[in-house]
Amino acid sequence: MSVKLWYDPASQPCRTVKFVIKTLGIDAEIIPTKAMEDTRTEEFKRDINPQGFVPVLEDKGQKIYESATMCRYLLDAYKGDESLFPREDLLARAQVDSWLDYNNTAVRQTGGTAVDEIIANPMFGAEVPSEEQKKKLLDSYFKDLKHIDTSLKNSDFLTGDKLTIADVQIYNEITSTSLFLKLTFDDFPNIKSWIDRIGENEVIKELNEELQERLKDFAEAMK
Ligand SMILES: N[C@@H](CCC(=O)N[C@@H](CS)C(=O)NCC(=O)O)C(=O)O
Repeated sequence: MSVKLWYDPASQPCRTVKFVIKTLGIDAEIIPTKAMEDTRTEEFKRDINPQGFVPVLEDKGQKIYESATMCRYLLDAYKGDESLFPREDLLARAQVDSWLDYNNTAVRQTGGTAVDEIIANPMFGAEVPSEEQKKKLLDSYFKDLKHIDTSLKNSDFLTGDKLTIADVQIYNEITSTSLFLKLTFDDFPNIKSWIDRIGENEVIKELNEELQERLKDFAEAMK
């Protein structure tokens, strides 16, 4: 039985889970599900995820929520590369885990809130924030980018010289946020070269193409 993934390419956490599925060559049924549309239906909340979020993963008939948990589960259960997510070296694993947690508690909070308040909510009728409010939102996000940039000063990836699942999760998060908010990484040179490095990965290239295709829907909705 293949795993199932309810998936929207515009969703950063969705792309990270699909990255794991594709990288590990896991047999999967991908179920296209538009965030903020399909996820808000009664059926989706009743049958798939009461919280109304994607991604949702199902394996052996059990649903799993939270993208970082899905990635850890898949990398453990389907035996991912030790460098992508360490299973033997617990200290190395803790380094990766801490970045995954940091993504949830910091980057996704500051960047995600900025995207919601500045772009997404106004699409659904909410008031556009004032310039002062926008600055405040972006300043909080830039603090996180500064921390990431400094952490990348002496290494190619967040935890050393190898790509881990935490790099992919944070890469997806901040590249999407920048796309939506039309930001550049000019003030964060280490992030800029890290993004180029990760962008060479073939699976990442494929997922970015899916994102670009899906963004056409948003461009249409914003007309
Ligand atoms: N912490 C969750 C976040 C999931 C999440 O925020 N999903 C968004 C898309 S990126 C969503 O489905 N939003 C649906 C909506 O707002 O209706 C994870 O990492 O899986």
